[in-house]
Amino acid sequence: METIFSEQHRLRDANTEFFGGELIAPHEKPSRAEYVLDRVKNRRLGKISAPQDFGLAPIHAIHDAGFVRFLQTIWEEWTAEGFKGEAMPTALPVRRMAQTCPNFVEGKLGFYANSVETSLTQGTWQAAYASAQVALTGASRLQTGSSAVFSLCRPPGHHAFSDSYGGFCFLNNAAIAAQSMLDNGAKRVAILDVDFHHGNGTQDIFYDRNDVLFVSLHGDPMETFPYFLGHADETGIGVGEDYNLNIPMPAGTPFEIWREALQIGLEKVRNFGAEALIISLGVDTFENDPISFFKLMSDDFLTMGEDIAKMGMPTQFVMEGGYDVEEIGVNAVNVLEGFEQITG
Ligand code: Q9C
Ligand code: ZN
Repeated sequence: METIFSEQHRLRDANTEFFGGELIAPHEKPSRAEYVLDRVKNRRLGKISAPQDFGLAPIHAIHDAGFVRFLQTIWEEWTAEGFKGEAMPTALPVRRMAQTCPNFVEGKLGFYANSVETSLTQGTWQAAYASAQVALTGASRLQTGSSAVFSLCRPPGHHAFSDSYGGFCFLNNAAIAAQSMLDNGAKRVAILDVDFHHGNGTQDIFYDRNDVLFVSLHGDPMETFPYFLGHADETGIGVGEDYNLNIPMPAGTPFEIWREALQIGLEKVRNFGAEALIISLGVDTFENDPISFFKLMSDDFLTMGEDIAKMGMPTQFVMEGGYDVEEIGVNAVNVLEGFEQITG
């Protein structure tokens, strides 16, 4: 399987993540992608290619123009104010507050944030842009005859909404890839999100649509991030009704149980009849992940890949989370190797 990878991911290298009332070294750091790339090389998974540049148009097909502009300019605006730290909001528009974007930079941050652990820094936009291009290049590969591709995206994307960032995500790579497939002739695309966290951004982007099915297996949002979306009764709206499936699971869920949820999700995908399957591939379901509570073991990721391969669909794997950095390469590439054990 071919891997698409951009060195530009290193430009996302924040000093801080807001965690437990402290500013700590970020969980989402450059070494994550390096460990995955090393494992791809060591296992001889296949060739590694730089992304093509598809420009801003396919990003604007998913994201609000004001939001994109904000990501492009925020660091300059923030430093121009003389602030010493990385850019983060202090006030957020919640219940009964006006949904108007303020003029001052700190207000803009609150307007465009959906969570506040993720600081904005120099280079974040450039890395997020490159990550989206990695996803777009993978999508293009599927539409020019590849049966499987690995988009080694970093930073991740599934917590980015059309008009907000958060959860270490800025641009929704999987959503951008899905939309580009539709805009290049596909009629239906399915996104299966196996990251530990609910793919709140992806769900919201496609919630009122029936051309993209979204299925997510994740920690129960009553107990974990992103808290405010991902419940089982969220099934879609309007023509999108029944095109969204959430399977939240409790703390301690082992692979045996998780795999039953996977079968339900895959059955939903099968009945949908999509031309392509995008996997939002987070491996933070791993037992030793520092911020998650499922109990998958490294070998389970092989089985996961096998189960996905049995769908027999053109498949794009898009990298999302996974924070046990030492094992992220083994776990992510195990999914891909399991997949190839079935497809050859
Ligand atoms: N106490 C992804 O996996 N903070 N994002 C969790 C834990 C945010 C995860 C706080 C986690 C975001 C792409
Ligand atoms: Zn995650």
